[in-house]
Amino acid sequence: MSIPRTLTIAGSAAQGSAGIQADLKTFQELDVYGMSAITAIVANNSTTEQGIFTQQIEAIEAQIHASFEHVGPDALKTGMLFTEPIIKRTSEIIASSSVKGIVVDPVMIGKMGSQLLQDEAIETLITHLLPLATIITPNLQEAARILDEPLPQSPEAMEAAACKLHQLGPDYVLIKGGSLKNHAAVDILYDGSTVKRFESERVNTIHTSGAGCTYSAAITAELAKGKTVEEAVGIAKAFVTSAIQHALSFNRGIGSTNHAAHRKY
Ligand code: PXL
Repeated sequence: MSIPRTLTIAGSAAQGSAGIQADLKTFQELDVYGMSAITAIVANNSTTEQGIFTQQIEAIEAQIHASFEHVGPDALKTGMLFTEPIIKRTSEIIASSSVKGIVVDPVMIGKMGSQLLQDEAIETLITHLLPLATIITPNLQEAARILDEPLPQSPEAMEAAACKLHQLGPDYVLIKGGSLKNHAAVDILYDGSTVKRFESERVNTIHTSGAGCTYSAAITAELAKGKTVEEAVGIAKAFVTSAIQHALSFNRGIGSTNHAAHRKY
C-alpha cells in the first residue's frame, strides 16, 4: 500500500485545536500519512508560570531528519517557528531537501492571543523562508505585518497585497480574508500572473481556533496527492469552511474548528 506523505513543522497546541494537533487531524481526515516536527510546545494556562516551551534546534533538526529518512514527505508545511534560529535552520533543511510541495503558513499570533513568532524573527522569515515556498498562506494581519503596511480592508486591497507578497519569492500567495469586515470570507490566490478568488459565506462563530492551521494542512495534504495548487486550495477551502460551520464549543471561550466536519455533515 502506498499513501501520500506529509510533514508538519510547527508548534504543539496542547488544547488540541491548532498547531501540530490540527495538522495531524487534518492529514488523517484527508487520507494522507502525517508526520510532525515540534518546534515549541504551547500550553498557556492559568496555573503554571510558563506556557511556551521552545524546543532545542538539535531536537527540531532530528525530528525533520527522522521524517525524511524513514518515510520521506511528498509535501510539508511550516506553522509556528517562533525564533530566528529555528527559522534559519528549518529553511536550510528545506532548501537542501527534494520535497516538492512547501506550504509556509506565516503564523504570528494565535486566536487566543499567544505570540507565536518573535518580533525580531520576522525579517528572517521574509528573507530565508518565504522564497522557498510553493505557497504562503498569510491572513490579513500577517500580510500587513510582512509588508509593513496597513491592514487590507477589501478584496481589491488584498489583491494588491498579494502582488507585493509574490515579489518576496513564493510561487503562490494565498491571502485569507476570514477577518474582512462586512464581506464574505474571500481568499485571494495569486501566482504572479493571475488572481483567483475563493469565496464562502461568513460563518457567525467565535470558535475558529485552528482555522488557519487546518486550511494550510489541508492544502499540504492535497499537494502531497499531486493536486495542483489551485485544486488544493479549492478542496482545502471547502474543508476548513465545513470545519468552521460545525465548530466545537467547550463553553470556555473560543472553541475549536471541527476537523471531522467534512465527513459528518
Ligand atoms: O492558530 C495558530 C496556532 C498555531 N500553532 C500553535 C498554536 C496556535 C494557536 O493557538 O498554539 C502551536
